[in-house]
This record gives sequence, structure tokens and C-alpha cells, in this order.
Amino acid sequence: MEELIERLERARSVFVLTGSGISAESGLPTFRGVGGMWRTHRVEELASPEGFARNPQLVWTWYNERNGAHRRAAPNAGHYALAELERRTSDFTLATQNVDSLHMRAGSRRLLELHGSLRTARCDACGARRPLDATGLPLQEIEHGCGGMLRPDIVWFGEPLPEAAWREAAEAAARAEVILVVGTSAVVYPAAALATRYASREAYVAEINPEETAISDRVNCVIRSTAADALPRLLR
Ligand code: BV8
Repeated sequence: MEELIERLERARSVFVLTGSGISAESGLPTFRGVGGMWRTHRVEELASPEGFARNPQLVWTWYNERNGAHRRAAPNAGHYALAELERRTSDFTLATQNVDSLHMRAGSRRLLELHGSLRTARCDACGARRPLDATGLPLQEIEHGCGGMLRPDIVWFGEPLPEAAWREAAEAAARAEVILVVGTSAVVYPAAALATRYASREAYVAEINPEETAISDRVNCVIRSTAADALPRLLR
């Protein structure tokens, strides 16, 4: 922890990658861990273009539930600590795989949502976007006037990431002197590659996660703790 703090104090450029683990202490379930969504739901069927085509009502019911949970949740000390770190760093970029908007609500500005968010729905034919409130999309409004269907404005497996966000994240990872990887199992690509393949060889990469991840053996520093505990300690 000491070396990481010292490097963060000296760093001009910092890149952070987060996953669902940073929102665990806000009460939101992760994907793959104990109690994770992928244990209790047929997520492959729900979070995929095929699943949506097969049963758009079921997919929207699931995303409307998650959207409601996101709005009821509050950012935790880990989210706020990253917003504070941004204020102390001249060149700071936070790329998240999360779609829960908690980083935005914690005040993060230099934020890239690599997998989209549940704040909007998007028509799969004409691309029109529609903001969603806490109740989500009414099931009788899935059909869009143009003949297309409104879908969650997020990235499913097999779909490309938003081009501008991805490019900006890859450039930020490549120039960062310190990279923090927080609350992700690092199994989903291309996001996970930001902390390894896209990082410069000189970068000091630290993982903050109570458990081992797919990249634990490739980082410089492992902090086996939760985000809400470790991140505020880094700032003190
Ligand atoms: C693409 C939708 C190409 C939003 C998600 C074979 C090998 C390698 C790659 C592939 C492959 N086959 C297919 C692929 C590509 C595929 C992929 O990576 N598959 C993996 C599973 C093998 N990737 C894609 O398909 C991507 N697209 O490649 O497109 C392309 C290019 C051009 C043109 C066409 C196509 C799209 C990936 C995005 C998928 N969308 N979700 C939603 O519903 O939310 S993925 C889903 O997983 C979420 O986005 C989530 O963010 C992401 C990663 O999961 P994590 O966030 O890491 O969550 P997880 O539960 O896994 O881990 C939580 C961690 O937190 C744990 O480590 C735990 O220990 C820790 N933790 C717990 N509590 C705490 C904590 N940490 C800190 N504090 C705590 N308190």
C-alpha cells in the first residue's frame, strides 16, 4: 500500500478500471461472485441480442428491476474516493464496466462507461435514444414508431463497445503511470486488456479486490481488500 500511495502522489497520469465489485458495498449484486446475478438468472439468455429477440418483455423486466435497484442504491466510499482522486490528479481517466451510474452520482467527471448505462434505451433499428426514469421502460412501449425495438442502451456479449469511449480508454491506459483495477474479475474483454495489454511496460498496476482475479499474477501490487475500505485509505 505504501509504494502505491507514494506512486499515486507522484503520478501525473492515472487510469482506473472498475467492475461490479465496486458497487457490491452499495448493495448491488456482482455477476460471477457468490450471490452474483449469474448464479440466479439465465444471464446469457437475458444479456444478449438473441435473448432480447426471443423475449424482449422478459429482458426488459430484468433490466427494469436492475434499473430500479441502481436508482435506490447509493454510491459508497469507494466511488467517492475515486471522485476525490480525480480532483487531485491532473490527467485522470476512470473507465467502468458498470451500467449502474454510481460513479457519475459520486461526482466522477472523467468517466468512460465502456458497457453503456441503464439511463437510456436505444432503438435497435434507427438508433433513437430515450431517457429512462427509475421505473424503466413500460413493456407496452418496446415497439418503436420506426418499426424497430427499444433495447437497453448497453453492450451485450458479441457486441462492440462504444468506439469513442473504447479509444479514449485505451489511450488513457497507455499513458498512465499508475493503473488501479478495482472490483473486476478481469474475465471480460476487451475491458480487462486495458490493465495488461494496453498498459505501458512502465506503468505500476495495482489490483484492489478481496479475491484473486484473472490478472492477479500480472499486476505489480495486490490489495486484498474491498473498494470501500482500500480506496479511502489510499487517499488518507
Ligand atoms: C466484444 C452487459 C467484439 C451489461 C456485459 C473468449 C476469450 C476471450 C474473449 C471472448 C471469448 N469469447 C467471447 C469473447 C468476448 C467477450 C468476452 O469477454 N467473453 C468472456 C466472458 C470470455 N466480450 C464481448 O463480447 C464484448 N464485445 O468483444 O465485441 C466485437 C468487435 C467488433 C464488432 C463486433 C463484436 C462485450 C463485453 C460486454 C458484455 N456485457 N454486461 C450488463 O448487463 O450489466 S459483461 C458483464 O461482465 C458486465 O458488464 C460486467 O461489468 C462485466 C465484467 O464483470 P465484473 O464487473 O468483473 O463482475 P464479476 O462479478 O465478474 O466480478 C466482480 C469482482 O468484484 C470479483 O472479482 C469480486 O471478487 C470483486 N468484489 C466483490 N466484492 C467487492 C469486490 N471488489 C472490491 N470490493 C468489493 N466489496
